[in-house]
Amino acid sequence: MSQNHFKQAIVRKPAANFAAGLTNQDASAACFETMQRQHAAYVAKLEELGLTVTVLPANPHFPDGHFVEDPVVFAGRYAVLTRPGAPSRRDEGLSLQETLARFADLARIEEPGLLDGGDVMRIEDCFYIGLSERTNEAGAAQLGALLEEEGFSWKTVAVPAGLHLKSSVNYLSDNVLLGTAAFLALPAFAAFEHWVLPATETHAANTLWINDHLLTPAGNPETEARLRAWHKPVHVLDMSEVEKMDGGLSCLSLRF
Ligand code: CIR
Repeated sequence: MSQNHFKQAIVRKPAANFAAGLTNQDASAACFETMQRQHAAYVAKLEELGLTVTVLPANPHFPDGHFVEDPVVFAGRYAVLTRPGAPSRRDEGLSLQETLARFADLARIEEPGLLDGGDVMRIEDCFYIGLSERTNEAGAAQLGALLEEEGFSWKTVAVPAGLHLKSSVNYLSDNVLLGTAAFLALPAFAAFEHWVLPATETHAANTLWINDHLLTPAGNPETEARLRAWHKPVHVLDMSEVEKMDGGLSCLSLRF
């Protein structure tokens, strides 16, 4: 097995009350119309890249519910409902079950396990699981058991700062990891080539590999130039309203 080639994506439209979601930023100026436009552009980009996108309706019961990456992790034949670390997000997976069952066997992280998909970074056949405010050892071990059953390996990584592992580091393929200096210094990542982000461009850590294309958030000129000088097509998307809610490109979809 190697880096996943994605055929499908699942997304959920943002709800009008999306700014009531969890965030460590100032969300007072978050604009729903802009958020809707950015989300639609994201979906259009996934479709342009050849993915079949299942678009679920907004669900105001979960203001963070469009961050579909967190309540589910795809692991071989399983779609694992993750038991997200934030109580307000714990039941988001239930609203996805019916859709997921069309594509995969359902599995579940059980109490006392906690896990957010934003903490799970797949690199080829190894899954790196961040231990963070949202993901604990029990959650990682339960996911690990399912991954082993499916022939994958896994490792835990203590997340030194920020919300999720993938808020600060992501795999770009070809052995390259893009991330902040603190994350790239972690011993678990010693074997990779490190592309350290400028301190002013940390949002670019959430650059997303899709079938050998790179999606990167707007507003990070040095990183964008470096990516463009590489040998893959680069697509820049404005994520301003998503970033106000502590999210990024990867959080907005499940890709498989
Ligand atoms: C939260 O705090 O849970 C949401 N406002 C943001 C989740 C972002 N998800 C991700 O990075 N995978």
